[in-house]
Amino acid sequence: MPGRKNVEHVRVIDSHTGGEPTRVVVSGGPDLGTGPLAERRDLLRDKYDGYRSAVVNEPRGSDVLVGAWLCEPTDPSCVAGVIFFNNVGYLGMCGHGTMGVAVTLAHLGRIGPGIHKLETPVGVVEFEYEGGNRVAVENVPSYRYRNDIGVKVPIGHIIGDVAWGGNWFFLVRAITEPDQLGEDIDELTTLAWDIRKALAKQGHTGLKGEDIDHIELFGPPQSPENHSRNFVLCPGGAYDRSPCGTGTSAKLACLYADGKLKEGEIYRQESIIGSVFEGSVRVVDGQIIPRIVGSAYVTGEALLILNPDDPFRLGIPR
Ligand code: PYC
Repeated sequence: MPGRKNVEHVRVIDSHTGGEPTRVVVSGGPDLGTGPLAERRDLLRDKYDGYRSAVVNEPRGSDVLVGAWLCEPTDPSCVAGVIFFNNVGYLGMCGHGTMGVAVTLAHLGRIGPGIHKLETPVGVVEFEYEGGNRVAVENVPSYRYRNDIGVKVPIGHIIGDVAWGGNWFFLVRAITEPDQLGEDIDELTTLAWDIRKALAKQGHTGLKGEDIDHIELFGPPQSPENHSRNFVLCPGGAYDRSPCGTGTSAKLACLYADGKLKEGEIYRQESIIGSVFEGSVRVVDGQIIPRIVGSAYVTGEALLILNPDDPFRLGIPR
């Protein structure tokens, strides 16, 4: 059969964390070598980006899917290395994705309940697998970089903070009608895109000039047990179904900076679909270390087939 010998297989395991999906690549794809994770991420991006698209984009995936490429760690104390990616590129860290990786490693029999480390391109993160579906992630140090940044969007003037939680976030503090976070996903998406474009136009960036590519809006929670409800727009235009682990970390860093959250206090962040992450912070050598707890469930296993005769073998690029 034409091209048959060049068919490639990529083995994946799917999960969701608070409704947000993660697809873990467990084997197949290019050899990324044994260098630092940031170098392997750059190699995947610069030389083999088609595999990222093949794994998460249509027709095999969708805009909301986050991929996690499992690698051998360079640090032997880590249970694995992981490179997170999405429909348009690569993520520094991913909180819901780390929980997805944790239950996937447990599903594969590679870990049991206990504390484990994972190497990412932005540093080592620790997670506690509690058994079953519960996972606590100790994220990278998080901080507020700028506060009270004003941006003009068609609906009015927005004030917010720029913070790092493993990705760059703009966290809206006040909008024209404070405390009103509607439920209309299209409206929320439009507002968040307008904010993202306005930030870029006004020259606001992360610490080293990075795009602020995650926008987070807040409103009152639906459940009185929770502290707030959020809507997070991800870089490729999809909204996070979970409360977003890195976004919740950025929020915790802002609350701590404002004196509204003490070390060890629990903050319950509800997502726009009602799933919840429980967050808290520790302060170590002046750095804020967020801990985010949530639940993830394995939903499927698959062997992706990349057939050289298929014009869309590398996905439909976004
Ligand atoms: O949970 O950190 C997260 C995340 C980032 C993008 C989507 N989810």
